[in-house]
Amino acid sequence: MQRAIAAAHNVRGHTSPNPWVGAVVVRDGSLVSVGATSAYGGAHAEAAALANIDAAGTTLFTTLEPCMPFEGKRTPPCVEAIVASRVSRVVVGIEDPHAPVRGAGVSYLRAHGIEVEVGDGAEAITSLMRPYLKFRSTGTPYCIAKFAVSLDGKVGAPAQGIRWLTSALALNRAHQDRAWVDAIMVGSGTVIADDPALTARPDGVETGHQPLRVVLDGRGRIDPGAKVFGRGALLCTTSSPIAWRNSVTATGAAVLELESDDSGVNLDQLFRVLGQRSVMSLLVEGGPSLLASLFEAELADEVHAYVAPRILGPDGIPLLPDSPRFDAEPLREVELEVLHPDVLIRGYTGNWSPA
Ligand code: AOF
Ligand code: ZN
Repeated sequence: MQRAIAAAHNVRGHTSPNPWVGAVVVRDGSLVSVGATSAYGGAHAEAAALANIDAAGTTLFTTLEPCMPFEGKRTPPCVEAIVASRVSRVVVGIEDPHAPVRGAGVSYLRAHGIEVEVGDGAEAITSLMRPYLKFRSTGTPYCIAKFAVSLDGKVGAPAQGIRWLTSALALNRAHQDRAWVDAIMVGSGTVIADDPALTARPDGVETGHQPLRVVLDGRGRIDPGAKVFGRGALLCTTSSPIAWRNSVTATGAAVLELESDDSGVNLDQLFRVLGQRSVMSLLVEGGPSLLASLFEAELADEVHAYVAPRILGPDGIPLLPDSPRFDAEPLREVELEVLHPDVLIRGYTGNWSPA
């Protein structure tokens, strides 16, 4: 199952809105083949692992319950491929919460004389699959709130020319997350201050899969010449002037008009729209006012806080200046990564948890 989990991890973010799944075929304790989910519309992990091999009498390990037929399905059901291949035993990590599959995939295999075990590696798989599991149960994206702060809780000190706090290791770690999420989101303040490209560049190289760039600008403050628009983006706005929107559209960016609320674009509505567009995972990178609104609306599921060992003092801009009203509970299942000399603190937050 460890091999199957590794195969699933390798395709994380490249299968949306399908889940990333890994499967391996084993005979007498030896690995026969490995498969992982292809891009949407392509082969599933089990089908890939079973293709072109003699699987009679083998054991199949799969991180997710094999799929059943349902209306609108794009690929042949994995349960049928498994039965046809004469696999004798299937070890499943977790159930697929997708209604037509949940529990039915396992029952189908058992009804066809295959021995099935469920739950192997479930903890690690649940953690790997959180974006899919949340998206399936709520229809909205799994949201990671990412920021970098100094020891005194400041995000930068532009008056002193300090815009970037963390070191190369931390920057690279952040690019690794950009490389798997479906979308990255920032507010207008970040675009105006930093003019970011918002591309995924782990090890300095742009990856083939680039996240959708989502930019929030209720009133139309960003220069249409900003780098992010030139790369193709989804601009979310409310009451901005038509002429400004037209110049943004002319750059190739798409414009989405949303309802407004006290703090700008209505984030609940935006999350529903992103879910309808198959965004399963969303990385929110700031700035401070967008992060505050996100926490206040209880839309973040995970926090990635990069902490840099320096103090910015009174010129520094605080991460959450307006003390938004939000859940004061500590993060759950906290993990630390040392990215010398910085530290990444990761943990879960918000109301959603896998069942
Ligand atoms: C699996 N293995 O690798 C994946 C599964 O339209 P389709 O044919 O691609 O089916 C999509 C559904 O199949 C998806 O909603 C989810 O329930 C399941 N995904 N199942 O057995 C896989 N990716
Ligand atoms: Zn399948």
